[in-house]
Amino acid sequence: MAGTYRFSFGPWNIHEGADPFGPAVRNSIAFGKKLSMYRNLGFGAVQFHDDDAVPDMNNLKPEQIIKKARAVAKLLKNEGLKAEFVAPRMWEDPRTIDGGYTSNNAANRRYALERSLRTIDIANELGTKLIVLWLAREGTYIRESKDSKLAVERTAEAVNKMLEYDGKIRIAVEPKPNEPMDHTYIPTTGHAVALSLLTCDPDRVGVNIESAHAILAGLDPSDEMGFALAFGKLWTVHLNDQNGLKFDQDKTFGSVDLRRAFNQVRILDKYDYGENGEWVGLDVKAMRTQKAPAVKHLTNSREIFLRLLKVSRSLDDSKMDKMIKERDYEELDRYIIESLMGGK
Ligand code: XLS
Ligand code: MG
Repeated sequence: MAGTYRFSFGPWNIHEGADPFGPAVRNSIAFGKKLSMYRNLGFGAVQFHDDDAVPDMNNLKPEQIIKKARAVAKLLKNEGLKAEFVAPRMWEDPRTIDGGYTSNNAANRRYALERSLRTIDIANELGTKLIVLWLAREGTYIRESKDSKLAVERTAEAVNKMLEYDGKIRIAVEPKPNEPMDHTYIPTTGHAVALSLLTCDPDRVGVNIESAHAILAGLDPSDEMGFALAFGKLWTVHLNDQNGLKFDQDKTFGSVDLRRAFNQVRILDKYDYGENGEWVGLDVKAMRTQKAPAVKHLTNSREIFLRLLKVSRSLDDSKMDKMIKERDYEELDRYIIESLMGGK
């Protein structure tokens, strides 16, 4: 329970502030410039979407993609950074309009798989074996448009093809219950773990738990983490916060519900998260009102994590055990709140 933590985020977390109702409000920061900011902000690894690493990859041949990814690997090395994972961005191309692996159109399903294999090529060049699958459009707007049994089978089949393509990669499924879809097929950690059991190599399929996604499913993120830990499947996290059931807000970690954040830190620390090389990933969005360069949401999230870690480690376990033994949960409740307020 005394590990140190290493932090990561994706370049999309430094963004221009556009939302569905208004345009960008900050100038773009070039990818190379973003990379040069990581270390100063306290981060050691980059999370990638495939086209963060190789823009315009749909118009490139596999060999060209590999060559471009190799150049990015050099940039990372120069900055002293690691690549944590690569995730296929499968929600923007017209061929993924009805989902990728679960699309009703066979040619579009083939595209989704092809794209996923190219993601694996990129990951190999960047020196990571972790692939994240946020199954953004694998769901429905209306129930009758797809067959939910077939959709899950097709998802497992696509995962199998990826596992077969590269015998070393590991796939972390990132569940989310809705948005952009009305409902998705893999909404929670339990679904993701169950999906792994349908694949040809369950040991190589785990999860990426995003706090806000769990909250949107009406669940507690720390319990979701505990569930994944019980299966040895918590391979990365996307820490952030969320104010109720609305669009995915990606708020600064701990900024809405400090206690909920504390419990995430606590369970990660209790079970030595990071011991097997896992990174503490953030998926946070700067407020649209923020001036450029908007990075405080990243440094604040990291600092809040570390402060909560201190609180968690300062708790008197024997005191807590006694309260639990006596079933005095009111006192336990007060002790936690008091500690979060800085003690007496
Ligand atoms: C969106 C997701 C996405 C994944 C990676 O909500 O957080 O960015 O983490 O594909
Ligand atoms: Mg995420």
